[in-house]
Amino acid sequence: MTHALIVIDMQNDFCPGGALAVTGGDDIVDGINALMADFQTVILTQDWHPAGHSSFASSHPGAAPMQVVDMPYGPQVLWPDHCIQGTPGAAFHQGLRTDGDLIIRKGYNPAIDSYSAFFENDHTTPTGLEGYLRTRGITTLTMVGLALDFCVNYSAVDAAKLGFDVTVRTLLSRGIDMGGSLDAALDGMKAAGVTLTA
Ligand code: VGL
Ligand code: ZN
Repeated sequence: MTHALIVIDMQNDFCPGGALAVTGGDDIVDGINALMADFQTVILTQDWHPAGHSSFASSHPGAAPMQVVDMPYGPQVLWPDHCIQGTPGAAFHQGLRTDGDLIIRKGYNPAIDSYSAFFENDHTTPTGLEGYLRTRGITTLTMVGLALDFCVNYSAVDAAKLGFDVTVRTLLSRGIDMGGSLDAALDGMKAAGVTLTA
């Protein structure tokens, strides 16, 4: 009852054929569905950007995807347009079980990206997930999904900082792995006290 599974951003745009495809992103769908059966509480997250979002390279004249720019809240990677609210790319992978207890959307603020399921990229604006978990008495979290080096990483580190007991199942997650981001994420999660298991 105190342990929840959080399934991060298992959306078409992060799967092969999508706008920001993560290699093998769809390979983990069946394993995640099977894992859901072991949890009484399942929460799914959805990256949910308005068109023209400030994290899109297309919103910055002359910029290219994967370039890093300075935003008022710090450095921000610019991405291809992805997970635009209501589009097929923002929908969950069609094979994913979506009968969880809560779907939390993030990245809807046009001016701030939100990798973490807990805070926007200013590390201050909450999504409300912490309150949901605390009021339900949930203390322990298992995380899976996409992408291991961005949204899973940021969510796991924030959860650990908030005092939750966090495990990331690395074989039920896949990374974007740009410029060493995967190794840095694994080191950062370990340093934050996140348990990494297969
Ligand atoms: C993600 C980049 C941009 C993720 C979301 O889900 O990891 N990465 N938006
Ligand atoms: Zn995004």
